[in-house]
Amino acid sequence: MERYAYAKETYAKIGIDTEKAIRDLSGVKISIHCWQGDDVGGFENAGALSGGIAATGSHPGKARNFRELTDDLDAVLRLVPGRHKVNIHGMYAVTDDSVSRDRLEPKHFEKWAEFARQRGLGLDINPTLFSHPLAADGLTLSHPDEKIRRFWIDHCKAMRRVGEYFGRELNITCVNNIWIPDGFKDTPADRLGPRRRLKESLDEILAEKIDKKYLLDTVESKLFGIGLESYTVGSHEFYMNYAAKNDCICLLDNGHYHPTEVTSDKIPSMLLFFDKVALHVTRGVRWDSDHVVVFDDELKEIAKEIVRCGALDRVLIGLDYFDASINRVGAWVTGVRNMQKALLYALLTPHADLKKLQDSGSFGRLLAVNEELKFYPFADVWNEFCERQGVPGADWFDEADNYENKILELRI
Ligand code: RNT
Ligand code: ZN
Repeated sequence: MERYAYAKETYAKIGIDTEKAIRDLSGVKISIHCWQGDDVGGFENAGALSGGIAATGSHPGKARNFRELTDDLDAVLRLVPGRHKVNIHGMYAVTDDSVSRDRLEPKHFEKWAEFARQRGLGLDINPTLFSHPLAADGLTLSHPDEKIRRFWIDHCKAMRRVGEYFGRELNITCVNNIWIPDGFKDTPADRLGPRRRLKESLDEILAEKIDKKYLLDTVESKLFGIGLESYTVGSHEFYMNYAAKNDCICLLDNGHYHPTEVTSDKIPSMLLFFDKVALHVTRGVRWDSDHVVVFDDELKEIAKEIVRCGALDRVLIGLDYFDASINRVGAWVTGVRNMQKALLYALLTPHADLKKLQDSGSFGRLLAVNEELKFYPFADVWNEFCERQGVPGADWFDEADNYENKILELRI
C-alpha cells in the first residue's frame, strides 16, 4: 500500500483527517528572517554586529548585497513548502548612496516590495537599533541623551511607514517588530529611569495611527545580551504591560527567557488576554545562541499550543536564528521546515481526546497515548505535503549542496 494512503488510514482511526491537516498547514505563513543569509550583516557596511548578539562561524558564501541575499532566499524558497513572508530589517534598505536610518523612506525598500510581489510573498519589517555608532554604548530608545533618543525614535517611525507601505503594496499585513538592545553590563544605579524613557519613546513612535490592515506593531523583550548581562531595559514585564495598555502585540523570542522557562507555556496565557501574540522561534543552546531550529520537544510543544488553542491565525510565527558555521541556505531551510513539521505534528494530534483524558484524570493513559503518537506515520504525511507543494522531501539537502557548490563557493 502506498505510504500516504496507509498514514491517512492510520490517522483516520484516531479521528484525524490528514487532508485537513495538510490544508491547514498550507495556509500557515512563516515569517522567514532574511538575516540568516548574511550573519545579521545588513547592506550598510556597518562593521561588526553589536547589541549583545553574535553570529559565530566563518563558513564561506555569505550574501554581501541585495542580489546575493535574494538569490539565496530564492534557493531557500525552492526547498520550503508553502508561501511565506520574508522578514527584513532597516539595515537591509537598498539605496544608491548611504541614507541615515532616521531618514529612510518606503522608496528605499522598493526593491524588496518588488521581490515579494513577484513571488507572492508578504514582508515584515524591523527597525535596526544596533550595529550603529549611535548604539555603541548599548543604549538607544532609553538613552539619557535626548538627541540620541530622537535619532532612534525617528528611525522607528520611519520603519513603521515602510511597514505600512509593504502592507498596502502586497495586500498582506506587515508586522513591525521593535527590539532594542538597551541594557547594562553591571548593576544599574537607576532601573526606573531608562524604562520610563523607553516608555515615552514608544508612546511617540506608536502615536501615528496606522491601519492594522496594513501594519501590526510588536515589541520584543529580552533577558540579557552579551556585555549587557545585569539589566535589560525592555524586559518581559515591561513589554507585557506596555503591550496590554497600548494595544500592541508582545513578541516572545524563545531564546529570551531563563533556560528552563518555556515559551510554549506562555502562549495560552497570552492568548487569553491579547488578540494576537507574535513569536521569534529560535534555539538557544545554554544561552540565547540562536542555533538553527530543530524538531525538538519545545518546538513541538510550541506548535501544539498554537494548534490546540485554535490560534493558527492569532499567532504570528517568525523565525530568528543565525548560524554562520554551516551552509547558510541549508541552515535556513532546516529551520523553516522544522517549524512546519512541528505544526503538522500538532495538526495530526487528537487534541480533543487528549483533553478529555486530562479532564477525567486519566493521566496514565494520557502519557501512554502521547508516547504512542510519536510513532505514528507522521513523516509520510509530511512527504505527501512536500510533494503536493512541489518541493523535495527528505533528500532536499542535495540541492542546498549544489547551490553551495555552484554559487556560494564562488563568493570570495
Ligand atoms: C535579539 C533579538 C532580535 C534579533 C533580530 C536580528 O536578541 O532576538 O530579534 O535577533 O532582530
Ligand atoms: Zn528575536
